[in-house]
Amino acid sequence: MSIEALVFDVDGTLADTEEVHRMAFNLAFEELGLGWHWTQAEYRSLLSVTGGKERMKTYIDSLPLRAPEKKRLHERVPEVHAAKTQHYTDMARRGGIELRPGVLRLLDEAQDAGLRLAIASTTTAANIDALLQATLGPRGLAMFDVIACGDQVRAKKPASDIYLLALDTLGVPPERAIAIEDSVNGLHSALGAGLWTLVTPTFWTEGSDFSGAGLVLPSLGDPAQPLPGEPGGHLASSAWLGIEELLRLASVAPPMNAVQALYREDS
Ligand code: XBP
Ligand code: MG
Repeated sequence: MSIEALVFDVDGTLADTEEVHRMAFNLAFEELGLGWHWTQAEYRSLLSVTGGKERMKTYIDSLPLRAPEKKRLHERVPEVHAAKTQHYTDMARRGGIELRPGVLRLLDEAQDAGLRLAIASTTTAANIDALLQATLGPRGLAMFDVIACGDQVRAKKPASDIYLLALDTLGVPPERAIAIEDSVNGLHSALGAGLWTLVTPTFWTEGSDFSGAGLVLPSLGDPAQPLPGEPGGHLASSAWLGIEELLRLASVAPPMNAVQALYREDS
């Protein structure tokens, strides 16, 4: 089956954004007088929960508070998340975030090869808009035929809802699409939807169990930022992942149905 589309995750995949998200959370907590501060170690653990609102609710539930106080804080989560999103988009628009190595190159190579591009992300449309505008300029949003994100689905990653929404909106079956992710939650979401998945972990997700991934690389790499040990480790033709090699690797993949069944049970 020939591949028609690449479906990109955003946070950790298009760009290493989680430090800016963490700073935005802490700025909102300070602005609203909550007395909370998430350290990098704490945030890395909290990232096991996808969705900023869901992440804050999980944090609140971990605090030594009585139920009425937890309920009151839960009710403030939308307000806190709106403040956090404002801080995040402000920092993104000020140029605080760069695309990861090879992302722009692969996006362009995919478009030149006639593939369609889509996004399947847990974060908000506002955050995606700010990131794409700041890193790709006005053409950023136009590059993606579909942007499936945030609260468009009830069940967030690792549930497969967001990838199923992206595929349905694209009108592309899973066997004709490739997912590119950074986390276990994202990998399971994509696998459960039946997509062959490339994983490029970051500091926030490295060392996780990426079983089921079609390929795991430190990043996509670039001529200016070649991957150590490549070609010859995972890659055959160059020290960065080009679209031709990505399509070749996905095309020789084992049938997804067995893998998909496994991960569908998980989600
Ligand atoms: C990663 C997430 C998001 C971000 C924070 O999304 O789980 O929750 O950490 O963004 P992705 P919000 O699927 O792109 O990796 O606060 O907007 O949720
Ligand atoms: Mg991610």
